[in-house]
Amino acid sequence: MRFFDLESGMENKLAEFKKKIRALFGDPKAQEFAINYVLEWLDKVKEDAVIRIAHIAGGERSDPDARSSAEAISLHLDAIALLYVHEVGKEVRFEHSFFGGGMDGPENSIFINECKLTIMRLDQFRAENYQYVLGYETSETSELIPRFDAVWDHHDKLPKGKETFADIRLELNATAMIVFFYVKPFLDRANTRHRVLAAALRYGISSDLESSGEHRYSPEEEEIEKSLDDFADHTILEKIRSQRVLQPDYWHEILPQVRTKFFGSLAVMGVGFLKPSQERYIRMLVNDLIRTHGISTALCFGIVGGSRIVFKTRADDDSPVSLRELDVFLMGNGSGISPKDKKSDSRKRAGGGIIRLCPTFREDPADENDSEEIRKRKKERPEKYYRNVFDDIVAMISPTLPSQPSNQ
Ligand SMILES: [Mn+2]
Repeated sequence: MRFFDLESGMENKLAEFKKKIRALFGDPKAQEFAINYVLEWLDKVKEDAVIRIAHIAGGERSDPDARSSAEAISLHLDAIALLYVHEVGKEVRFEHSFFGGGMDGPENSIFINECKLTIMRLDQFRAENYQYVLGYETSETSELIPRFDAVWDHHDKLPKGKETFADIRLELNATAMIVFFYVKPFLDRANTRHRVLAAALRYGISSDLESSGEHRYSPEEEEIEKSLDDFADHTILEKIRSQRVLQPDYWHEILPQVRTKFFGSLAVMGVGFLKPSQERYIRMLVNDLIRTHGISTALCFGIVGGSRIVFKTRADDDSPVSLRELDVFLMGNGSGISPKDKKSDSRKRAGGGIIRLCPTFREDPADENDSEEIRKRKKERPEKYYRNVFDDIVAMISPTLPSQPSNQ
């Protein structure tokens, strides 16, 4: 005689359901996550439970790739929960909260609005309010967040020992490309949410490729893009792109602080202090520099928000400098250079990174009681600091250059 008929009935239903889910995903990682994690989470809770999920998308800076990826995983969770309720008969659902960098820059706030996404600042995140914490591009947040239950990334930065599930694919150029495999079986052209999601992922991918300067796709990446284009709501994409406003006078805003130095065909440009919303100027300027006649290697950097030096590097076919070596040289080993880059055969054409500044630099606010002299010195300090950083970077680079006469 069996005492647990009801439960064994449930067991059978679950086994059946697992089979269905397994058949749904061609991608092994997506299958592993769905069966070993999502199903477990659903199965562990009581009837009528709400499972609260925190999605941590990127760090302090806006990252459409990470934010759109979080949206895709939330759809993956919801779709499986819906099937679970239908097949197994237990009412459960997920509730999602999204955290990450504010979407600075007009283009990114248009992205958030048009795709109807929400995002809360990282400092509003409280771990105790969530059953599970999922991370997308966690290099900046791995120290801040107590634990991740799952992470997705296309960089090799892993929050060591914290996550139980990790899907890191260095061969793909965006996280949005990785998570595409998690939603692929569910995508339905007639569903508005799905068409908006596909547009968001599509935008996430292009914004990442653009900021890295990388424009070559592998056949697999081309395939993913084609599928997304198929589903995406293109009116949204066009709206985002057409409203993409670059302040035409951005150059004048920063011109007084720009310093440029030429070493033969190498150009080094310092753009001084930038607000976080101006960070993209660095990318725009380095792209302009590399297109300048006679320049085959370009480095452009700025001090953003007073807390980090952001630099971008570019090289063309004639460059005698290896950008890979230059990036490692500037940031040191293991700071954002992925093994993919280290062993790649193709020449790297775009690089860059971030050097964090010591926090005390930020803490020296002007005081009413300061004498005129002190006030003047406090105002001068950042200026001087920037000049020193520029000279340091130039001094760091000079010995790495192949000997060639400087023309300026
Ligand atoms: Mn990315």
